[in-house]
Amino acid sequence: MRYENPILRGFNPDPSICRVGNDYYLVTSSFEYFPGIPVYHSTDLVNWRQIGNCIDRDDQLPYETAAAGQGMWAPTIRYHDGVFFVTATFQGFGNFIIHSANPATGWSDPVKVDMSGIDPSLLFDAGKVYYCTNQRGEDDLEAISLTEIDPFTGALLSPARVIWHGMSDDRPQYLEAPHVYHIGEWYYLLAAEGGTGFNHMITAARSRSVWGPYVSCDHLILTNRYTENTGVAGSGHGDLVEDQNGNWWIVHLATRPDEAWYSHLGRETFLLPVAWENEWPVIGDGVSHLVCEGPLWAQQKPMDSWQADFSFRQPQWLFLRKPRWENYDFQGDKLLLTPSQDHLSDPLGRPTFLALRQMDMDCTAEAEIDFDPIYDGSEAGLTIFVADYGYYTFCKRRENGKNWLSVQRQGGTFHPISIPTEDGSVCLKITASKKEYLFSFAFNKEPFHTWTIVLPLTKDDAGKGFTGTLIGLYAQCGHSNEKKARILSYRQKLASISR
Ligand code: 6LW
Repeated sequence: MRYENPILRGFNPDPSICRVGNDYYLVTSSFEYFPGIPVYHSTDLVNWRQIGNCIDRDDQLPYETAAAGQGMWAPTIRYHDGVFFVTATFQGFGNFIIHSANPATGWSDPVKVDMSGIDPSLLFDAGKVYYCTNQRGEDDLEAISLTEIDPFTGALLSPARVIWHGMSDDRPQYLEAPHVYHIGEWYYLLAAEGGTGFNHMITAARSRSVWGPYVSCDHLILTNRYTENTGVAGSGHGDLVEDQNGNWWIVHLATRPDEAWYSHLGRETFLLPVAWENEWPVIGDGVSHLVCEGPLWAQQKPMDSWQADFSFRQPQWLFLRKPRWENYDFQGDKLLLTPSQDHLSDPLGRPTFLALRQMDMDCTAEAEIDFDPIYDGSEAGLTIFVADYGYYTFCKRRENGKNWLSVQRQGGTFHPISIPTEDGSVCLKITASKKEYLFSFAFNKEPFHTWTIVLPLTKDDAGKGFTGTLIGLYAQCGHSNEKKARILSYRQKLASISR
């Protein structure tokens, strides 16, 4: 059956997957955004719904320290004996494990694992539990190391041992993303090499024993490094899963590049069928594609629009670092935002901000906002956000004692533009395409005026980071006691659905 990649659109890097009966669970990296580690559920591998987040209590990890691109990296999800386990690296804190009986909610507090390296993974095998990261050995060469662990306490039960140095014996570059699987008579070690960019690739080795010796596979499992014109770049960092019909699949990260070979959406999650030849995993032509065929049992459905429901905090909303919850008042029919004195441009800021992943090049975001600021420097509206160093704002703003509608940019060259506004609510709309963002507005239910067009945040902003573009709401002020911004509606819609 035919399906399209990515299966998770927008900023969703470092995917990891597990199956429980006919249910699939997938997690991705979330970096400085809170809640951390989105959990997606599917019964068919191609239609996914976010059911929660693993880290949803802000005292579980030191989010206030998470600079752009730091924070939560590369989770692995596994299921064993009625319990889900997730392990990941929180930069500055280290590796940790959490567990839960219900992946949508109720994850334990993290237990720290005293092992260095990033991209930790777990293997449950014959009554033992193994843990691996890309920790180096004494020779300081890049390596994958393995240890035995108690996943509930994080206690290491054996010394960590180097089990592989990567496919290229002459010094691999960025050997990371290890997962060990026990399949048939073999232990397989899957990893990424080449770094998360155009040279990225997935490599493998196998051994009869979990501790090695691991013999490298003589073919690359997956890479788009030698292939142009597929519309896919940087494929790497993958995780295998066997479906209930005995077919194998891999989820991996990749980007959909523009002409400059960067994607402002960030790294997304792709799915490919896996075959076995000579007891090695083989993926089609070894390259990832946007349109694929695979032994699926359900059709991929078109993606819908997303409508905010202000009666509760929906799990899809992303906040920055350790949110100040008192600044968000979900009132059912509206959301009241208290403008923060932290601004979006503050590198470790905790601004009033909530956003969704920009899921496709072509999409719209629309909000009705009522904000009549009283102090100069206060503003509220929509933002297209990559990081504190790169974003657009489309807002109602007070300057020189007057209120303006304004488009501004942080980072890059762009002259802010403003027109005087009326009091009362305004509808703001951003229409995104591969090449540009259009900014439109309307007062009092009149038709939208399309006002100005800007280029997407690309190479200089999104391309240099680990995250991707978000679109959402924010409110910030130049003075305390500013009035609240009333958000009357918010929705995001995919304008062109190719499926
Ligand atoms: C992640 C590493 C990587 O830990 O990028 O693409 C890092 N791979 O495996 C951050 O996402």
